[in-house]
Parts: sequence; C-alpha cells; structure tokens
Amino acid sequence: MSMAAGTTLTQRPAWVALQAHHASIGQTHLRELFAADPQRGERFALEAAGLYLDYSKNRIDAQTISLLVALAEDCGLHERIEAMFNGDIINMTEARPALHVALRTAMETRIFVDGVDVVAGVHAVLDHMATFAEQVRSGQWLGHTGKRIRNIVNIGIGGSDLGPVMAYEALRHYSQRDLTCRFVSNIDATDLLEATRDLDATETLFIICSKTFTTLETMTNAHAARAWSIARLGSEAAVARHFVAVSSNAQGVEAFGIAPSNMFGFWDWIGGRYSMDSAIGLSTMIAVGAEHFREMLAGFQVMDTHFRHAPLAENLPALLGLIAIWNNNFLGATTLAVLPYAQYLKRLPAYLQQLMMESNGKHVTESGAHVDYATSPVVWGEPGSNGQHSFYQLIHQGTALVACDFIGFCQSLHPPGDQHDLLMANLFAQTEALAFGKTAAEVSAENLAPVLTPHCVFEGNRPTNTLLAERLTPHTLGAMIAMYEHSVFTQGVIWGIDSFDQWGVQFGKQLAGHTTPELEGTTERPLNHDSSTNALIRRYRRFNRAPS
Ligand code: G6Q
Repeated sequence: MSMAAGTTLTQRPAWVALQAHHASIGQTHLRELFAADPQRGERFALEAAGLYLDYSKNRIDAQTISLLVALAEDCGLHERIEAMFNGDIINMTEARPALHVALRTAMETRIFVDGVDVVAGVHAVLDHMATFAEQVRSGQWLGHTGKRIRNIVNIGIGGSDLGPVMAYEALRHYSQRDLTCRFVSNIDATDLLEATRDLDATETLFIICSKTFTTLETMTNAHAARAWSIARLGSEAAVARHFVAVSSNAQGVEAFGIAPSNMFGFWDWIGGRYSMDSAIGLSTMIAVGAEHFREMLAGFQVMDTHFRHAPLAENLPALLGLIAIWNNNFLGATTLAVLPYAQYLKRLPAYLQQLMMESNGKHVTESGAHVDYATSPVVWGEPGSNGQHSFYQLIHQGTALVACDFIGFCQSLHPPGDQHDLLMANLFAQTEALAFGKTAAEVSAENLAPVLTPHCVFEGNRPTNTLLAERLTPHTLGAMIAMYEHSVFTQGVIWGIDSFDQWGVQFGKQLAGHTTPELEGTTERPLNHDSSTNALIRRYRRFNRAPS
C-alpha cells in the first residue's frame, strides 16, 4: 500500500501546502503569469521520446511544480514505479502484477512473475504474431476455399476492442490497403451484421479477442460469426481457416474449434485496457506489418525508460499526471477534454476514456477507505477542428472549468498543401484564446453594439496542455500511449487507489445475466425488481412480442 496507515492524502503536509499555495495562486490569470516571465513558454515545456509537451498554459508556477513533485515523492511514486517495472504485485485487489511494460521490453531483460521470466514468453508470442501476420499480408494464408484473406474482422469489447480500433485508425496511413479491418464489439446484432453484410466469407478472417473467452458480448458475436461463416462456406471445417483467437483461456478457445496453434496468448498480468501492444494488437500487426508494430513497441519502450529514470520534475508522464491532479483536485476541473488535431486519432478520446476512467474511477483507496477527494476526471473529446464547431463554446464560456489536452503534429502524412497549416493554426489559436481570452476593452475596440459586450468577453485562464510531435508514426503513437498509461499510474499512486482493477466492469458483466431470462418470460411471470424496472420490463415484453 502506498499510503501510510492512518494518513489520508488530504492530511499530508505536501497536500496541505498545495492547498495554501492554491489560495495564493489559484486566481492569478495566465495573462499575468505570462507577462511576468517572458520565457514561460519554453520554461514549462519538456521533450521525451519524440513528444514535446508545452504545459505553460496551465495555472501553475515553479512552486506549484515543486510542491506537486514533493507530493509525488511523499506518496512513494519512485518506489511504486520500481515496483511496477519489477513485476511486484501492485494490483492489490486482484493480487497480481500490472506488467504491461514487459510487453515492450528488450529481449535481454529479465522480469520474473512467480519465478518465471515473462519476457521470453512475450517475445515468443510476438514472433508467432509476426509469422501469422506475414502469412495473411502476403496471401500465403488461404481461406477454406483456397482464396486469400482480404478482410479482417476483430471481435472483442472494452480493452479487447478500443485499443485495436484506435491503433488501426491511428496507423491507417501505414496499413496494407488491399486488406480491410473492421471491429465488432456491441452485442447489438447491428454491429456484426453491418460489419459483415458486404463481405465475402471466403476472404474473411475473424480474430476473436477475449482475455477470458467468456465475455457475453464477444462470445455471442463470435458464435454468430461462426454460424455466418459456416452457412456461407458450407462446412464446420472452415472455422480452422477463418477464425483465430487472442486469449489467455486455451481451453475455451479449443472448445470453440480454434486450434491451439491459431491462438495468440497473453497473461493475467496485463489488464484489458493496457493490452493494445500485446497479442490483442494482432489486427494492428496484420494491418501495418510486424516491422511497424515493433516500431510502435520501441516508442512505448523509450517512454517507459524515460518514466522509470527521469527525475520527477523532468518526467513527462509524471508531470502530466501531477498537473492533472492540480487541475482536478485544486482547481476543480472535473473533466478532461482530449482534442487531437489529427483525423487519424479520431478514436483516441474513446480509448483514453477507458484507460483513465476505468483505471482511476474509484471511490476507495487500496485499503478500502473512502476517499475525501476527487479521483478520475470524466474524459471525453473529439478531433479538432470539428469540436470547435460544437462543444468548444462551453470550454470557452461555460461555467465548468474544463482541462484540455491538445495534440498535434508538425508534419502532415499527406502531400504538402495548405490544409495542415490551417489545421494547426486552429490548434494554436484555440490554446491561445483559452489561456488569454478577450477582455471587455478588447471587445469594445471591435465596435460591437455595447449590449453584446458581455456575450463576447472571454475570461480565458482555461488550462491546457499542448502535445506536439513531428509526425504521426508508429513510434510516436507508442510513446504517446505509454505517456498516458504512466500519467494515469501517477495519478492513481497519488490518490492511493488500485488503477488496475475494474470491479465496476465485473458488476456489469453479472447484472444482465439475472435479467435476460425475465425478458424471455411471459407477461404473467412475476417480477421482483423495483417498480421502475418492473414496469420497463413489462412494457418491453409487451412490445417486443407485438407484431411490427
Ligand atoms: C479492461 C476491462 C474490460 C475488458 C473487457 C473484455 O481493462 O477489463 O474492458 O477488456 O470486458 O474482456 P475480455 O477480453 O475478457 O473479453
């Protein structure tokens, strides 16, 4: 446990010092902070693993950073980082390590879990994936009727979906264009039907991604896909050529009809939301090839090494996490908007939503004590500049303080033209406007009708981070995801919570199980829920069976 028994976070001297500091700086406007220090834009910036983080447009000064670093030290961040990298049990409620860093570690490294070196296993799976990916990409892997595979359908949900789809979209530029990848997650039959309606079964490969191989949504879709394939290919034997699995449940996979040689393994010490760089990323590897996948792992690894060794005040993921604590716990920004100015990163906000909210959306500490401070912010977002024409209004002029992460690239992946400059000009202009706003005097100078002045004033002082990289590459993507993973970890350590369990998800997995048989029942069958749930189920039964 990171928290000394009996000491709550809010009683720690470093926390109390931050509260006092907030009382003195909390209302200082970014206009004043920038005016007082002409070098501020460069001073509050950091570079690691090819990512440049400008955090100067946050309501902080040098003392804020040293107090936050002191808090991190006091909460044992250094020790917890070492514990994670060493494979210690840091996921306390599930009594296991959280070793996603082992997925991208060099082959020579040794990390032991229960006396077994896990790194050799990681590399064996990577090699297995690379061989298979190459067979599919080259057309060597043939379907049941002898045709090459053109379509990949990944079936999985949560951590077995959000990472693969985000990475596929992010790296689409590097993908083999004669292969299409689709992602099916929802138990709503629409998802699978729409994904397969125009596909030729003879050319379609399904990847069933499920750590447990028991998840209701995934297994239901997997069986439906199996029936779809068999109906079109005319034989159960077709399953062997059209289905592979990514799972840690070898028995379940075999029972489904997938040979062990077509199963890609992973381990219980990788959480679903930390698994996009494991075999769960098989669809990514098929799309972009093993070499690009390894480049992505290298990006993860450079950021891992930086996180493990850089002093906290110069540690990019740690600082990102600490600034998030400042914005959330001291300034009261309870939501975080993720705003990538890159269409390829369109699924990044959804991916980070799970990473952050499932990891740190907890109300008790590791020891089970109720927290008396806010934990994970609500995470949301959309690519820029689209969001500017919708919800940015609230970020600029609403009553809630929203912290924002802006993400952009210096180079476009497409031929030179004006569009990239226009895109990035929007990003820079937005962060500037959010920081500095527009005063009543500035509005008056625009000769608007005076009655409009209050509507056109922008207070500014909205905190933003800007993450700038040269170019969206597999390496950059890996570094960025590792950065966010470690920022989430940093916040979890400060809050003293277990960032690696997900009891809320488990709860959801049980709930529907009780209700499903009741929906199938006759209208007379008694219901024992509350009056609202009973009425909803009765109404559903009535109309579900009504002729359309
Ligand atoms: C992730 C969660 C959750 C999980 C899904 C799918 O951290 O545990 O999103 O990934 O519920 O689980 P399976 O991979 O076991 O099907």
